[in-house]
Amino acid sequence: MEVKTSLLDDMIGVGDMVLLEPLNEDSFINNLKKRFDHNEVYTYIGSVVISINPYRPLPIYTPEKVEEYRNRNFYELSPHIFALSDEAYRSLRDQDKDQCILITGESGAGKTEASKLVMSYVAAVCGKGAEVNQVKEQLLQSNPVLEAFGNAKTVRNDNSSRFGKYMDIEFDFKGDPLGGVISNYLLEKSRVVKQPRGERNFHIFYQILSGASEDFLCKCDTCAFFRYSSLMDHSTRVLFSGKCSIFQIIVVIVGFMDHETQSVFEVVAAVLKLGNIEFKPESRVNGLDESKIKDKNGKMRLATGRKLVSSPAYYARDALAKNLYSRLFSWLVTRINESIKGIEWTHIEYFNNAIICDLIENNQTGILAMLDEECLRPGTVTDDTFLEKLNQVCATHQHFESRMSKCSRFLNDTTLPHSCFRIQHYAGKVMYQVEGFVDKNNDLLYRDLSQAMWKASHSLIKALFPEGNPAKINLKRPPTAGSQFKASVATLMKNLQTKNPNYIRCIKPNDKKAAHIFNDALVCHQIRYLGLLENVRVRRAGYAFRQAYEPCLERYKMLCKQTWPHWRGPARTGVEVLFNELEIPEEEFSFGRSKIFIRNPRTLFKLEDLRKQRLEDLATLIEKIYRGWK
Ligand code: AD9
Ligand code: MG
Repeated sequence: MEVKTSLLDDMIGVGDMVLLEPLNEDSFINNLKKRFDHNEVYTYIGSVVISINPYRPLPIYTPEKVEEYRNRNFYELSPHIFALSDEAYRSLRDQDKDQCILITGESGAGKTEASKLVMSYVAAVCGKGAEVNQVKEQLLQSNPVLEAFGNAKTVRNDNSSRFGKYMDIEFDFKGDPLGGVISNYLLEKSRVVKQPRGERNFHIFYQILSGASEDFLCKCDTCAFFRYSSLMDHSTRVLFSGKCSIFQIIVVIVGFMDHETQSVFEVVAAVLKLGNIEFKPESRVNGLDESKIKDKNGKMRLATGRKLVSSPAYYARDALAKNLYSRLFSWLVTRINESIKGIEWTHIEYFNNAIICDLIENNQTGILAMLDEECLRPGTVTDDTFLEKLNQVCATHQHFESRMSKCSRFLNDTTLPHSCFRIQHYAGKVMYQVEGFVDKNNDLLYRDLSQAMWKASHSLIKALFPEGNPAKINLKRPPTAGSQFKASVATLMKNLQTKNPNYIRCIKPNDKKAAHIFNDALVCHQIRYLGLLENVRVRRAGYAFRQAYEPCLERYKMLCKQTWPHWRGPARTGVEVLFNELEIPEEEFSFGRSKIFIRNPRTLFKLEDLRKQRLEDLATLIEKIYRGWK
């Protein structure tokens, strides 16, 4: 392949890392930096899009840009997230191939913004009409609702998503959206009751306090100080004042009635108030009779299984607040799904045997299974007994590191505290502090509390705790947080395996959330753990484009007399005949078992151009014949 470096490339860097010469870590970073300095925040590695967070609004997402990228070949224009969106959308619409877009990167790198840009692009180019527009609007507007309840300010990102999100959008044969379904994964509910220093609770708490009407605040009896969101300072008020449109969005988009919206906000207010409970005999929360949940010593009465035990009241109070909030969140997602769903969703089989997944997920010896086992074991169970167990079972695993087991290779590693274990993930090593593991996995809400919630006079609160109904008492233990997460990730993986993947790799240029700063060391770290250099090497050595023989022949058979209109032999032979007739150089393609591999995108463009030309010729011919008839 001939590589031309133009003056422009020298100035602003090359748009596709596959064309970068020489290729090494320094040149890779330097290329990204040059482009970043020239407001080029997107760069390709073949069909993968690298996105660097500019931390400032750039004028590159306008309707004019949408038009520019619409229906163009991927490599035709300068790299852009719209090019990837267009490619994915058109493959879906024209070739009927399901697509998924995988967005990775660390906190604050721009994943959420990227997902919104993809969605807004697709919304702009797909069908119009009242019904379609309503679906689009609902899909787009689910974002602010979910962000209000699921995002929070952290030290790394002012709008950090504290839950995992996967959104499926279904299109009809014309490419119009029919509806969607959102899956949410493991909301960080501990944030409801405690936030790390310098961080905040979920946005909605502040939005309610600063945006709700006086009337509502009076009704909910909200006071100025809340232990759960103590960072409600002056700056927060300014930040959120005027942003109460969340109230309207919920009503208009999610289709809530006024009283339902009121109910939702009452639950949020109830959570806030729970945090202030100090267990004086006369205090009551929203129809919740406190005498039912505390004993005479001011401790919560808690029923676990058949035993009645006592635990400090604050623990039970916090467990209740976390449960109340996370159930409200899941309920909201369900309601949003009801409003955006057109069709039933099916999930398909998958497998994943990576060694690291085995260490975590194996049903007998995996870390999650052992955590579950520890949580179920009778007797004194602590985080330390869990760690001991891990040390016995995992000590010899090549990706597990701990100092405690006798045969440990890490006995003298002082960077690894005794209360921690380390896992060598693909992206790098991560140290896990076991404190709180057992507790968080159990995530127990004691039965008395569920029952008290079920008895509440507030109908939404009652609906959020169906297991509190004494008629439906179930002595089976609820699934642990770990097993719930494992199950939901398995379902997601099954789903993704059925789709054609598109990748966006987000990179954070600095730790200051600031524009114009490009920190080489920080970027280098991310490039390493995202494996981007390897990605370029694989692309260069290998073949950029692959397609099964049947659809390939179907698409291009019109370019060859022998294959048009019907090819009677095996598809693979048909493609051989086709490529031979078109005189495509042998080094440009390779025949796989079931797929053809094409090395250079330009070969693909050539095929596409020929096809387009042929279609136009055919159209002209048909028109001539038609005129002749007339
Ligand atoms: V987290 O893992 O949820 O904590 P994300 O989702 O990767 O993280 P997010 O998309 O929220 O990061 O981006 C962080 C901030 O960077 C945004 O709030 C914007 O202020 C800023 N950002 C990100 N992408 C862009 C962009 N394309 N243009 C302008 C951007 N600003
Ligand atoms: Mg995010």
